[in-house]
Amino acid sequence: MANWEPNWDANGKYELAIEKGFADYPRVDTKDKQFTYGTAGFRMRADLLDFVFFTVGVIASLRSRKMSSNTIGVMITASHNKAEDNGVKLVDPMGEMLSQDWEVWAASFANARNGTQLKNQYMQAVAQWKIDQKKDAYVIFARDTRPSGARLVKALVAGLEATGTKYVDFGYATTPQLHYLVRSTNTQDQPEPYGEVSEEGYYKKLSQAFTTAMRYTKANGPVTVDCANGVGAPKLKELMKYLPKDVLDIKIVNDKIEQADILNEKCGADFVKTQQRAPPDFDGKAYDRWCSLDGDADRIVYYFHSEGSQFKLLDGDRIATLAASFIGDLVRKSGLEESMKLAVVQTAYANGASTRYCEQNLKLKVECTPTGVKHLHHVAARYDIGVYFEANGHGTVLFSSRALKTIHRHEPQSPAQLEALETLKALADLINQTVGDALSDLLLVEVVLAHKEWTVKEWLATYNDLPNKLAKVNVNDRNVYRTVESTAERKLESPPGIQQKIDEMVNKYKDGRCFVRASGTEDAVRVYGEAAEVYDVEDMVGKVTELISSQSSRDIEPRLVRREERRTQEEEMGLRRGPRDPPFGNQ
Ligand code: NG1
Ligand code: ZN
Repeated sequence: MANWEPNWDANGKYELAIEKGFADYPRVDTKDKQFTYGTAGFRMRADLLDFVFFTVGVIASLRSRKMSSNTIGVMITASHNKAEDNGVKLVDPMGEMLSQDWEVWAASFANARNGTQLKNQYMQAVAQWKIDQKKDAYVIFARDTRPSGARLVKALVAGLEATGTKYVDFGYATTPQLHYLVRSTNTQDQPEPYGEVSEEGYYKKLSQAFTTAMRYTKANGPVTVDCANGVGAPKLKELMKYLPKDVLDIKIVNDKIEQADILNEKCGADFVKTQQRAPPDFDGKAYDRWCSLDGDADRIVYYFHSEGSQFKLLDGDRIATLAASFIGDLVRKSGLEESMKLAVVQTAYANGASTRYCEQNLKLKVECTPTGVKHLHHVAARYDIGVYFEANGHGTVLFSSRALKTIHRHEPQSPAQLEALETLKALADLINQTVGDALSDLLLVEVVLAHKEWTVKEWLATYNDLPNKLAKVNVNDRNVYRTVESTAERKLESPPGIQQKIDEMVNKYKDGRCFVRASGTEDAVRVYGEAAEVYDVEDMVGKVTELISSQSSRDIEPRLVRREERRTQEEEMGLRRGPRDPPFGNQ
């Protein structure tokens, strides 16, 4: 990169416009803090993001030209964060997350210090990726309901126009709807288009699949959906217009998108999962089925109160096991058992009881990947059918093209086989193949519960979660905590010797499991533990947490002071953002 010289013979038009864009959307001075493109794209306080959005427009155009003029997506959202934050993520042509080798480019554009630097980086990317600037570039974008979205769209559009990119603004959409639209756009001319390129096309696809899957059954009682006062509310209402009547009764709460400040406020999937309780306006009776979406509707968790108002959570692990057991049965009933490889993909935060249930009861292979849905997605895609979920409720089920061909070509040998096969086909359409989708997952769960004739009580009874706890330690330098590759973040290689001490502690507890890793989204280290008994978990996680704290305080004093100063400065500038602190585990 250092030896690169700009090729000023290129037509020069875009370079000039990019340089000018810096003047119109100047970069906020973030001192020595760099913008990073993480698992959630760029995410921070919205007033710091205008320049970042301009550069995202530029990078999206390059990416489209690099990808043979396929359409690239840009989603404007900060998911479960507070209303004052915003963020942006790029979506690759088949609806997947931006390729990792482009994340660094996105970050370096966003960190340009002046117009000339940005222009040079642009030319550097053009040279490195051998991009033909004469090719057309196409981008589509959408946003959640945050008020800052409209302003940020202007900066994004400026970046798109500076680079001669054709674009379509889809207005408000959930994150998974935008992923759907990207894939549909890019597969329009293929023998099997993913769907119609419109919001309506998305609803039609889901409702047709849902109708088929529910042909011989109906849901048992209503489901109440907490929409986190986000974009999921109007979109679920729209979807409901397309769903068959008298099959599923959906009640919506927390749909006040016009009150921007209450987005994700004491409601939504992240609140329920991390606080381990229902939203304060929960008024369900014992065993009433409730679920919560997050602010951009790509996560969902279910819950209910048992007798005595005891809160019970049915999180991503539960949705994964429910879906895997049902799909496994359908594959068997269709007579396809021999020709399909099924797997469940989890992270180390999945409750050990769910892993054991998959392996021992469902007889399925379980894979464990590092945190972040792109890792899970990647591994799930290696199987004919890959079920993946993070415990926080983000996940989906992938059907490989080979699996789809097999399902569609299979000749059923009996009416029972035919019925199972039809339902399996419907599920492949119902489940969003691009990314975790709360609306699609909601319908999936409802289909499975209806077919199994289960209430939440039977669903919860499939296995007992091991008592667990997730703690967070603020350390002086989280980068010191590195995990051993190929252990899916379950073992530390640095600081040296610490893993051995953790192992010695954990071995004393029955069924004890505990691991430590640096968060990718917050300046902290997470400690997750589970064991056979609640008091053992408390004791074990407490001891490991102490160990990490004492290790961290060994850092030399001046450095500690400097870090504290920087931390305060960054907090003031709104550059430190992350999910809420999870106080307790998911029992
Ligand atoms: P980090 O901060 O790296 O642990 C958190 C969640 C992930 C994922 C990302 C957002 C936990 C323990 N971690 O990651 O599951 O949702 O945020 O991409 O919940
Ligand atoms: Zn989200």
